[in-house]
Amino acid sequence: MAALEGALSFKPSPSVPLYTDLSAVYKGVPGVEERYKQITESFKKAYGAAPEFYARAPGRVNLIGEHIDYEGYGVLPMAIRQDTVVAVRRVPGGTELVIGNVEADKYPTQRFPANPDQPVDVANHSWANYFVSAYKGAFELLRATRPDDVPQPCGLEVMVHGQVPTGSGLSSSAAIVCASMLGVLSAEGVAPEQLDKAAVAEAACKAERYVGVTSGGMDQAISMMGQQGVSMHVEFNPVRGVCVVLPPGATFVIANSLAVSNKAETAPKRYNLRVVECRLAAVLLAMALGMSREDALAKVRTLRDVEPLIAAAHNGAHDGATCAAAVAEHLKESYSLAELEEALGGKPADLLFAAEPGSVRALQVAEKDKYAFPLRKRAVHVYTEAQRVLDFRRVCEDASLPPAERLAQLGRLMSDSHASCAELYGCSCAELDALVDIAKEAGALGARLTGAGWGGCMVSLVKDEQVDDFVAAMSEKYYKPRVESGSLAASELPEVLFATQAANGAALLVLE
Ligand code: NG1
Ligand code: MG
Repeated sequence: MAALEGALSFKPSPSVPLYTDLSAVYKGVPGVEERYKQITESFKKAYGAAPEFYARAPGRVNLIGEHIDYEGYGVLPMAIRQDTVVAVRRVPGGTELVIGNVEADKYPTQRFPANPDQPVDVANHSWANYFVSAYKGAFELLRATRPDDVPQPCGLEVMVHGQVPTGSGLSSSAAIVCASMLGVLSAEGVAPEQLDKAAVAEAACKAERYVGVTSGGMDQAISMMGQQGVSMHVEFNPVRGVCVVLPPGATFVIANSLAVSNKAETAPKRYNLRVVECRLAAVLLAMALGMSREDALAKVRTLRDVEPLIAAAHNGAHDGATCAAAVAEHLKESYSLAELEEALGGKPADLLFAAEPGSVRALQVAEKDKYAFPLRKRAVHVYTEAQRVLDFRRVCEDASLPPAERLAQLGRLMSDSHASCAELYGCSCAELDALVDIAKEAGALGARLTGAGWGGCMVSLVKDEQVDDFVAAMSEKYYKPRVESGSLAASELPEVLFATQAANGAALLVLE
């Protein structure tokens, strides 16, 4: 799929901004001063002094491009206003990391040694594992970028406050990992202008895998590089972003299905399994297209890696439809583990995933469940979804079309994406499908799940003048019955159903 270079696009600023004024980073967001006061008070109460600085990183909503970042394909998210703040004080000579949370009842304080080489206890998943992962990742970045000048770890006192709903597909995990990593790097003496956003994003992506999910890099990239008012076409290897301006006249509305999807805990049967399936599909497809078994096993990591072979077999064509046709021609609908072993000439766990405990675990669970790997559907989703991302950006940048027509096309791409996620990738759920149907009935131009799926949020594109009616209709049809049955408090409605604008990415703050 060809790269795009458009007129209405621009690159994000390269280094992390340092603010001394809250209103500069949170333009127009209400209640920010109060919130920071509360974080500061919690900090003082826990540690007897004020924090030295704050690092913050937002969640995100992905507009299109689901489950393709780990296959090497670009995605199109935007940062949202909800973020995680990490308040930090250094303890020179200290040997501990003390990680507190403003919501101490829900997230109790945890202590770890100030040792970047400590393991992360994946078996006992805890909220503070995300901080430890970021801590390790921060030192890995320092060791890689300034090997002669790696600082001696100091003790840290930390207070976290997160606003991104967890398990909802809005990337609360990337928000805490990115904010924590910035906090650690800054505490270890790295100046904001030396913090390259893309490099931190890349390091944060690797670091987040310590919690046991074999994730792609979208969330960390947009959390670091997001910019107010624009979405971003994020590409990988290396991580880079181009800001994409959406046509005027419509708003994205987020709605939480209220089905919680805890990705770290469900990874072996869901997220990590999908990553495994894509790798298997890529290797088998490469072999079917003439690559030797040895080369395919050693060199093919993603479906994107197979594109040149598809192009060679199709007179140079490698658009989404051509790639999908190649998949349909060469891959079976599904494979048992025994068939995979036969086709690969050995056990997949040994041949392809020996260095990836998360993938090996997924294969073990699949074996126990006698799972049939539906590789054809998975690969068709990836190739067609990658094409939809490029189409989405192209529509945004096509000034020859009137905005209303562009918005209608964007909506259709979003709805097609949802259908593909649900039918081919199997990452939707009954609640999300119901919400998408309700959204379309309520007048959305398009609607789709966002993030990993299996629960969490969906995003709709709605004409500006219809937003109020749309929110009222969604509330009536999906949320009112839940309020009546007592499963949702009426006061929580604004947190589960809200219109959103693209907000700023990560930043450091030094306040009075
Ligand atoms: P969420 O929904 O934030 O957990 C996950 C992955 C992304 C991407 C999407 C699916 C992490 C941190 N994020 O997002 O990299 O693969 O699913 O498109 O695992
Ligand atoms: Mg996440």
